[in-house]
Amino acid sequence: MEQIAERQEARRSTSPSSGPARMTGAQILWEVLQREGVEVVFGYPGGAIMPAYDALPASGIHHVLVRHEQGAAHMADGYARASGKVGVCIATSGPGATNLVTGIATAMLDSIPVVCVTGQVSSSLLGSDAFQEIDITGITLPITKHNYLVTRAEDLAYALREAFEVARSGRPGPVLVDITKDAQQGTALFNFEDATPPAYRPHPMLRAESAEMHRAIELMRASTKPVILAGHGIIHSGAEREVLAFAERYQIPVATTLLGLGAFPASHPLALGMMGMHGESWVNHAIQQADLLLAFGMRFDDRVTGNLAQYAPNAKKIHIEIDPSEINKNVKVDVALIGDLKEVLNTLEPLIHNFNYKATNPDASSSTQSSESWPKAKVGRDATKAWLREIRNMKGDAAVRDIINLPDNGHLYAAHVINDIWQEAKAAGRLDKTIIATDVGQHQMWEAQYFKHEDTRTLITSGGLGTMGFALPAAIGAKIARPDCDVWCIAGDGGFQMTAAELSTIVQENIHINVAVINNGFLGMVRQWQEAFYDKNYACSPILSPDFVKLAEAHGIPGAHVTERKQVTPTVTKARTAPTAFVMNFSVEKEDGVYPMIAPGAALHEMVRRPQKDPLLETAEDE
Ligand SMILES: Cc1cc2nc3c(=O)[nH]c(=O)nc-3n(C[C@H](O)[C@H](O)[C@H](O)COP(=O)(O)OP(=O)(O)OC[C@H]3O[C@@H](n4cnc5c(N)ncnc54)[C@H](O)[C@@H]3O)c2cc1C
Ligand SMILES: Cc1ncc(C[n+]2csc(CCOP(=O)(O)OP(=O)(O)O)c2C)c(N)n1
Ligand SMILES: [Mg+2]
Repeated sequence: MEQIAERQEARRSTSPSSGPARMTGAQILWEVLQREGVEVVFGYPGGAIMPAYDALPASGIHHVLVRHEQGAAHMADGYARASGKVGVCIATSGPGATNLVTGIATAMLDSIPVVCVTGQVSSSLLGSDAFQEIDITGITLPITKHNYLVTRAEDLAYALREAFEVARSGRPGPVLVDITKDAQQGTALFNFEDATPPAYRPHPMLRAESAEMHRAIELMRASTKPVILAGHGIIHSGAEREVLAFAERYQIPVATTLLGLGAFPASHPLALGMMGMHGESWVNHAIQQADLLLAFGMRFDDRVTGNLAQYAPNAKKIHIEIDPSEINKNVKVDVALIGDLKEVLNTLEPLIHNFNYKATNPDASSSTQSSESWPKAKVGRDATKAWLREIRNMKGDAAVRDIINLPDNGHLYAAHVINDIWQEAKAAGRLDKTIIATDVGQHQMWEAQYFKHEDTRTLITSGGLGTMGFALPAAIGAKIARPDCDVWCIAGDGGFQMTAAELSTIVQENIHINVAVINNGFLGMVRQWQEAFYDKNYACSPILSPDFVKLAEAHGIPGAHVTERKQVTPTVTKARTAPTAFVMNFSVEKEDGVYPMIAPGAALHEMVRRPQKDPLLETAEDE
């Protein structure tokens, strides 16, 4: 990446500094991208995008040639999740564009800022079913935050600049820019500044003296059993420090969504762990017993709430959320504070401070509220102490999750593998520099349970769409965004086979990531549901795989098979310290299950626990 920065610097010094210059649409494309700070794009060429590719080498932007356009979209997504910047992918018209669709939808459902550039047939051919013509703006309308069809070179700069602004502002999301071939080939006068879009403000500024703020503080003051629901919005907002300070100041325990993992340090005494369908039992019980939920940048997904009618029945709810359409969508809330989480907390904090001051000094006068409206009791009183104790009792001895202490019973569980990868990162002092990209399925849930994420942007996983095949390309994007980090791809034997072709991209780009395939011979999550709800009818869930180590070797990547628990630690160490990528095939217990589990339609507290006969313990409080 240093080389890319140097190339860009050299280019910057020779490129027109200001004033309009006549350029082709293709040149304008790369010029805008470069000035938007893009260093790398992920893509695959073809007829309708060839003018753009022709102009690419002169731009100084690095292009990663993928093996399938789905991989390009996931790499751009992984890049964005790991860096916080906008990821960019590029493809040709027709099949190139449609191959992006799953990746775009994945980014949409998790609010990831990605700009997708596609080539389109020439404007004179639009609507004629020309070769490789497909209405990609029509197809992606419901899965993009916004999209554009650009048919003239002179419209390109503005469309692209606005695409970046829309992708990264407010609630982030993917934006697609479809550019006809003649728009790439035609010329226009280009001036970057003239193409500046108006600043995008998705919501009015929240006022400090608003009734909502006042009501939120009243609810906090009245609460003795509060829980913060920490979501992905914390990471989008960059509000990790504010949330930590808030939780500590008012002594409020923090439950985390799958996509919020890492936003709050797992080892913090107030950290409860993951909530929801496969969350920890004490977390779900705490939510069900809470008298106040403070939802910070999370959208009450059905995987999080269980049966809505029975969700947190005793709790008042405060929702801090940037997207007004999320308010009262799934869970009816008592107070909605619309805005960027960091801004809202920074506005709320001095008000609470003032309230607390007034509560301690009833005679003090207020600058913003009449003295009658001030509460008599403080927020964050000693009352939460009893609540924290109660939760600690529900939790029992959490150390049993540290399964490394359990005797080896001859079985290799996925949990062992995940635990050892975590231990390896911890022992190397690199937890803050270890990024895990997971695929979708049982291994994804075990990762969430057994890898304790201490730092933000260290877990990259497809939560909303649940896209199998995501892990390997997302890990590649993450490693390119954060070359200083150890990046692990943890995938199931099913999902890995969906995008394994990107192993070749790893080699061509000389990327060092560690690939752990959790091989249970099954589409494990489907098998678990068949076991629980379909009378063990394992229809089409056993899956055959190639020898993954030989597959890696065919690409020139070393690898290892692991069948016994004692081999896990040395193999994981070998992979982390290897000079190249490394692929591990972990042959794990075939019919293991993820527990706890909430059955569809069940309430959050009605968790199915790990069966007693299993040699693996679930939690200390198993009866
Ligand atoms: C097999 C499987 C099992 C799963 N099981 C679980 C489970 O047990 N538990 C679980 O938690 N999840 C689970 N999930 C994931 C789940 O489907 C959702 O993806 C996840 O719960 C969403 O988390 P979130 O609401 O924090 O993030 P998102 O869906 O990304 O929502 C983030 C919210 O934050 C808002 N926001 C964005 N930026 C800001 C900002 N600057 N300020 C304020 N708000 C902002 C957004 O508008 C949005 O409403 C599972 C997924 C799979 C595939
Ligand atoms: C593209 C796609 N197709 C189908 C599914 C449905 N699905 C969810 S989990 C799963 C099984 C995953 O199997 P594997 O990759 O082996 O992981 P495991 O559950 O065994 O850990 C399937 C088929 C999906 N999420 N994504
Ligand atoms: Mg599997």
